[in-house]
Amino acid sequence: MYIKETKFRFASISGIVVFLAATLLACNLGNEKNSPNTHNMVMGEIPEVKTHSLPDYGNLVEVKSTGMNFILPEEIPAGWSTFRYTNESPVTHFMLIDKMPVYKGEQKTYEDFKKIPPVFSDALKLINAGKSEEGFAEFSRLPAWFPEIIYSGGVGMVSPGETAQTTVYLKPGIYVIECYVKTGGVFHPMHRQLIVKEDTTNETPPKATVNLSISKAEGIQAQNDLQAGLQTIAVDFKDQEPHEHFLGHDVQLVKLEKDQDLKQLEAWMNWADPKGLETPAPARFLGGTQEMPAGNTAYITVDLKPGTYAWISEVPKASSKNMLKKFTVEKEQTSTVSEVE
Ligand SMILES: [Cu+2]
Repeated sequence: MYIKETKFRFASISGIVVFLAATLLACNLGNEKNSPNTHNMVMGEIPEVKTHSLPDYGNLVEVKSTGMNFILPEEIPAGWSTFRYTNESPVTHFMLIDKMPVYKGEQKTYEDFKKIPPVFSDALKLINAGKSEEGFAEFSRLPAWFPEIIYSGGVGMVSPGETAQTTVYLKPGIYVIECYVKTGGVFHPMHRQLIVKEDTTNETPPKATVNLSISKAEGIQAQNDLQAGLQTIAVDFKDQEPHEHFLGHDVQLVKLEKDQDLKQLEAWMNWADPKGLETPAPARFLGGTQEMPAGNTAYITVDLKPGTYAWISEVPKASSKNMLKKFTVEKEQTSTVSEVE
């Protein structure tokens, strides 16, 4: 098993610039109308952390956020790694694993990565201040290697106080762990370097109890019913292509409340929506897997309690793409998977 690096490519940096310009203009107009009171919403309580004793596979990597940070080892061995991510902060986060590319024979580093987030935050600041043209011009600063980053999975959205686990295969290289949830109208940003060293001891993939797949063609497909208890869910990325917001698809696990507004949740999953990915999150997130190139599999390990849940992808209009699937976990019973209209 290995990370297949065939991935979609952005048509061009200029394409991104045009798209982002249009999107950010829309966001800006939306913000003026809605003016979200983000500052009060941001200051949540430090959560009580639920402890889990889930089995892990390959190399176990404990990751923690206590604020806008990632606490994890600086180096890990290559092969299968289980990322056990505990969110001890008051804000929902995820951890996306970016493999830094070799571009024109040169290995890009964490120092190179650090040039990316300021481009986005500077652009947003200018646009929010009404200087749209100057803001859009900022995106021309994105380096030519930016579209070559390989998104290699990672733990999906994790609500405050929750712990989630995802197992992925990583080849040796220079990686960056990042989260771009928004707080106060801007992407956090949160990032940390992770070095993956040569190793041959973690070559056995986890054994799945349930199989899911995701593709642009068929959306999220569950091959088995989900039952209460410990589950290791294999998520096969059958394809991977950019959606309207220029990102690929991933799979997030959400615990639904009785009165959960699915339309609101769906809108929140799209960063290009004015309120998308803004703190606080409108639902309880229990992890999942961040996006991977076609042909890869991520394994989500979770102790499922009886209740109502959904799988949802971080894309625009998830339900119309069959990427919002509601399901019920019964006590010792077979679950039912239904599509959301
Ligand atoms: Cu975050």
